[in-house]
Amino acid sequence: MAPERDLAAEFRAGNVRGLARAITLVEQRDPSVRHLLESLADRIRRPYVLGFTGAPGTGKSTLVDGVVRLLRGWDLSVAVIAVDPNSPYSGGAILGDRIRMQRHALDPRVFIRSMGARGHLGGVSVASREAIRLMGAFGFDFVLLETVGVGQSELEVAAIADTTLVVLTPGLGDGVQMIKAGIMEIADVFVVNKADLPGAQRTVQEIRNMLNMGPKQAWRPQIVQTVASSGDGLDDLYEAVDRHRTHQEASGEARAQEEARLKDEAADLVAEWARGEARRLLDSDPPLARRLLEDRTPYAAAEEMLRQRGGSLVPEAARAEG
Ligand SMILES: Nc1nc2c(ncn2[C@@H]2O[C@H](COP(=O)(O)OP(=O)(O)O)[C@@H](O)[C@H]2O)c(=O)[nH]1
Ligand SMILES: [Mg+2]
Repeated sequence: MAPERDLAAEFRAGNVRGLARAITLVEQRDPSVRHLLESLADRIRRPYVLGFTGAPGTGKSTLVDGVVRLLRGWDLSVAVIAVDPNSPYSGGAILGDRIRMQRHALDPRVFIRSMGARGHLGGVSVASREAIRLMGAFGFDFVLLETVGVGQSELEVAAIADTTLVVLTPGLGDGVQMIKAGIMEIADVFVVNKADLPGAQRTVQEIRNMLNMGPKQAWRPQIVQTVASSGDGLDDLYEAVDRHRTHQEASGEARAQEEARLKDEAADLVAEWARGEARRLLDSDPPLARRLLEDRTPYAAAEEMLRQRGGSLVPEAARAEG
């Protein structure tokens, strides 16, 4: 039996080890994942994806843990992905998070996975989007996506998530810093966590002021205060998420986003395939390699390769003249 057929059977039997193995295949960019997904076509449905982003130490993992408990309380199943773009490893978890998550270890309807994606084309997005698809096919209702890293990964998470939560803490919410990080644009919900510390109300006010300065949008980002360590405010957080979800669905934005995501994925796939094909071609074609050294620029060789395998991909502005 083909291994992907085995895996599909494990999915149908609800064996999470099958899911874990399938995600490992995704991280290795194993092409058989496609066949697995095809044999699970009847089960593919998108889970609702919450992205948690914000500076280290703001309480994202603690919030994620709280939301897991909230969802489990309603008997919904939930998968967690901790995205660590700096780590080439997968399957592990940061020690503190592992301890915190241990309470869910015996619950088969909670699945926790940390994903590193350094060195992959498309970074964390390619692997986590496919992992989310597998989690949906497995039957998970929600996926909580936490970024461990900073910088680019936040934007990637926002592109993947249905609702993006930007987590801030009192004192950290100094406006200049937020605008610089480009975070205003990606937030659907602002979470002022550690609201037990002084200054929470001021941070809320600063966010509100910034929202008032920005352009008017169809969805006005909500601001909630939480104390993740005690669970205070988690109901408000979920309510804000739910309001956003309802808005996205009613306005057609959810569908537009899904389309944009799939376009991203298809384009990334073309890039990945073309890149692999190009490397094979370069390594098996000495004249092409010689030409590279003669030209000392990659354009002509790149165009030549694309001409051989689908030349219309060369962007017009970059085409050779004449
Ligand atoms: N005072 C206070 N501490 C918190 C709160 N939420 C999380 N913490 C603590 O902040 C630290 C960092 O939390 P963590 O969830 O690991 O942050 P992350 O790096 O964003 O994932 C931990 O020591 C938490 O116990 C909160 O609401 N209030
Ligand atoms: Mg964390």
